[in-house]
Amino acid sequence: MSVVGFDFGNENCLVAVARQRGIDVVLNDESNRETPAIVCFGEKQRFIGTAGAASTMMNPKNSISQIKRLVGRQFSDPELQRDIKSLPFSVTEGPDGYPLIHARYLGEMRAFTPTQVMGMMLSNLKGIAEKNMNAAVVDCCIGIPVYFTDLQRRAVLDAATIAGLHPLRLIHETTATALAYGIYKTDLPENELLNVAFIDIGHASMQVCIAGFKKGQLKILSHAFDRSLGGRDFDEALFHHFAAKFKDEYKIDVSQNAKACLRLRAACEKLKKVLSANPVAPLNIECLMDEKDVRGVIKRDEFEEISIPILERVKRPLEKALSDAGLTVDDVHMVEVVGSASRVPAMIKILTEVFGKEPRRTMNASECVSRGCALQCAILSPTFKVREFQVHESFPFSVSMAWKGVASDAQNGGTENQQSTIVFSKGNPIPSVKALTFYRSGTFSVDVQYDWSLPVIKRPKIKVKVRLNLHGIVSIESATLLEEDEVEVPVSKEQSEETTKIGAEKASAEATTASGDSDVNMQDAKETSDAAGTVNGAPADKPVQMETDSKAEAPKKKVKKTNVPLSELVYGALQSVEIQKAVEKEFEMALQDRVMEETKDKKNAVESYVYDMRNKLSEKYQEYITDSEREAFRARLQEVEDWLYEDGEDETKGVYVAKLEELKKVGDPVEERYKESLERGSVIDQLGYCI
Ligand code: ATP
Ligand code: K
Ligand code: MG
Repeated sequence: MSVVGFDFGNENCLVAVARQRGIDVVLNDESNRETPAIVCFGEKQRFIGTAGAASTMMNPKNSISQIKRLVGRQFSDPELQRDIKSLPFSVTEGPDGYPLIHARYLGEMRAFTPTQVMGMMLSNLKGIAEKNMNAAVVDCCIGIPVYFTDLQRRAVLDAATIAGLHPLRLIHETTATALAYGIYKTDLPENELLNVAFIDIGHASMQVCIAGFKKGQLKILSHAFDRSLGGRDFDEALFHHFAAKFKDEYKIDVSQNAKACLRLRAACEKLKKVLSANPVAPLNIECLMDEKDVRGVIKRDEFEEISIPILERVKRPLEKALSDAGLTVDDVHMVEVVGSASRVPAMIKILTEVFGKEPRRTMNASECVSRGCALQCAILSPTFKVREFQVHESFPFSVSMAWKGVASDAQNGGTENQQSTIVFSKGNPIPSVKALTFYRSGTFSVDVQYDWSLPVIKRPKIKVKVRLNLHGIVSIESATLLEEDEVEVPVSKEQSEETTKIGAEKASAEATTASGDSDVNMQDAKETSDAAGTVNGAPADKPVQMETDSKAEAPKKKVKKTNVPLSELVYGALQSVEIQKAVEKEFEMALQDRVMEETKDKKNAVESYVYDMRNKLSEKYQEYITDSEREAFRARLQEVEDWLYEDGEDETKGVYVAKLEELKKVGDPVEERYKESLERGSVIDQLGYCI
């Protein structure tokens, strides 16, 4: 069992693993802790992560970034529309209303879903973990922004499946940070709560969470966020500033040139970082456009001036977090700031202003999310023993359920009216289960964020269990038909599939003879509701009862419980066949990447053999080969070198392997003779030493 945490960022991803001695953030192939979230499609293979970032400038149209912004969103989503405006690659609306990413791969244009691309990136991160652990990685925890919708959460799970990962939990990034903060603290109070505000300012968004700590536990008191306020907004402000300036001074319009845009954006990001540590920073780009070199300079004051519209938005989520937690700034004992965009000094000024105290940076600002994810994974994993520490999470949204109510004269063609109730109110713990009872006959559907329907049944009482699972995903767990006065003993909840089927058949058979039966009307429902009482303030005049899980389990006598099959339809989520197809496709692409990497390695091996042998022939191997053989071998090496740059530039792996073998056939005997002479020499040396 692997214990791994992934921080999948808009810009940077981190991988942390749990080892016996603690949590380590591991290095990628390029020896970096941060791996850029970029998938670049090439003519022969994909380049992912650091390799992808390196290819971006050469191949901007096929380098996919900002993947986290694209998953699980409808194409028409105004935020998505705004985001894709500044992307150098093509995003269009797919037939299902969700975005498709277009890139040239293996010589032709291909379309990929954002979930698929996220899967590619996750597969790369999984590889980083596997290389470090020297073992297969499947179980993991993945960090997600607190504002992710049900569909976005499902998309992350699907992407994980595509990558061959099994997330034990999707954990809110700020909660992961709070966990990484609290679990090591040995001085937490026994009784009252130590309140800490965590502020994460990432590349594209800002998240705030207030957590109350005491010995052995943390409780999330509130979550707040701005989905579109992050480091990239500063880049954008600088970009517009300089684009306008250059239009004036150099008469160039970068917006007309994709590459110039990309280069100016990249330069602005660098400039922003320089300004975090310096009062003034220069910007120089050679040959930006129309063969013109551009120069500029900006002071931090000026930068802050043009950033006012961004900075003005920082206060809102801070105030929201405080009011949702029911706290004043005086109740917040500590403010911790994380996320790399928090390095902008103006940000810290605002945080200080709002909280009346200087925010602290006791956590590793870029690593804490991945560390928290690995810790959560270790807590959930049976193979690790972790110090007892409870995480009481709170769901940031309220989830309501809507259905068509039926008026009393329904069978006479009465009108249906829309009704709804809140199943999980904002701040509800995760995970959690609620049971609702409907008084219905006939097929009916209930909308959560999706539709599902129940088959036709005669007896009108149905208990529906709604689950808010550990990932923060809402689903209908079960629907049970309650038939009174039919059997003495209740049928157990865990029925086999067959039983469920029989129940369904019986239900529909009964329904055909029950056409005269009418739906329970509002008044009837009200009575029952009153009798059962209400939970969470659900109004009693709704034809639905809500119970907590424990109440729902209480067995009733003479009630036959039959599981009712449900069909769940999640709009916009991948169907299992589609996921299976994506898994196969990913396998194919990964194989292609691997073959290409190996081909490159084999080609390099031929090249370095040529150089190495040539040197040795004129040095240490000189005496172990005849003059004529040496000249012939040299000529052959030269031929192979020329071939590598011409006809042999782009060959298959097998061809390079054969070429190396051919050269070694000549070279190995020479090397052999040389080694033998060395051994003989060393015997003599040793003897000489002994004497
Ligand atoms: P998100 O949390 O939105 O998914 P992420 O986790 O990838 O994104 P981070 O790695 O925390 O984001 O932060 C990246 C942002 O921080 C980028 O916009 C980057 O330009 C910015 N950044 C990094 N270093 C500095 C610095 N020294 N000064 C200012 N900004 C910086
Ligand atoms: K990150
Ligand atoms: Mg982040």
